[in-house]
Amino acid sequence: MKRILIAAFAALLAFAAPWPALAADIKVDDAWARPTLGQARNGAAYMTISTTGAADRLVGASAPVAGKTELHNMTMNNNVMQMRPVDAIQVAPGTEVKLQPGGLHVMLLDLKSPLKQGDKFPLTLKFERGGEIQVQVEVRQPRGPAGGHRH
Ligand SMILES: [Cu+2]
Repeated sequence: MKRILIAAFAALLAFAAPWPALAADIKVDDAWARPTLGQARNGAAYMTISTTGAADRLVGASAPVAGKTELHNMTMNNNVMQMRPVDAIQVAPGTEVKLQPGGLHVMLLDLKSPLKQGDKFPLTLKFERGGEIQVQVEVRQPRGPAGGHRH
C-alpha cells in the first residue's frame, strides 16, 4: 500500500511539474543590445527582469549570434571599470533587476556577424527554477538621457 501511495505521489509530482508555471512568472522587458562597431566580435545584451513568483536566479544564456555567452558585471576597481563573469544574477520578487550599460549584462562573445541597428536576435535565458525563456533582443542605441548619443 505504501509503495502504491509513493508511486501515486510521484506521478502527481510529475504532472504538477512546476516548470511552465514558473517560467511564466518571469518577465523580461526591453531586451536590447548596442550595434557593434566595425569588426568588434563582442557585444552585450541588456534587459529588465522581474518575477511575480518565487525568487529565482539567472544562471546562463545562449544566442545563435554568439559563439559563447556569459553573465557579466561591471565593477570599479581603482577607478577602472572592469568586467567580471558572475555565476548567477538574483531575481527577487517585487524588484526589477536591470541589466544595463555600466552594470550587469549578458556578454555576447565571438559574434558570428555584426549587430546592426534595427536587427533582432533570439536570446535564451536559463533560470534555475523557471527553466529556459527565449526573448527577442532589439539592436538599437541606448534610450534616455543617461545613455544617449555621445558625439
Ligand atoms: Cu561583459
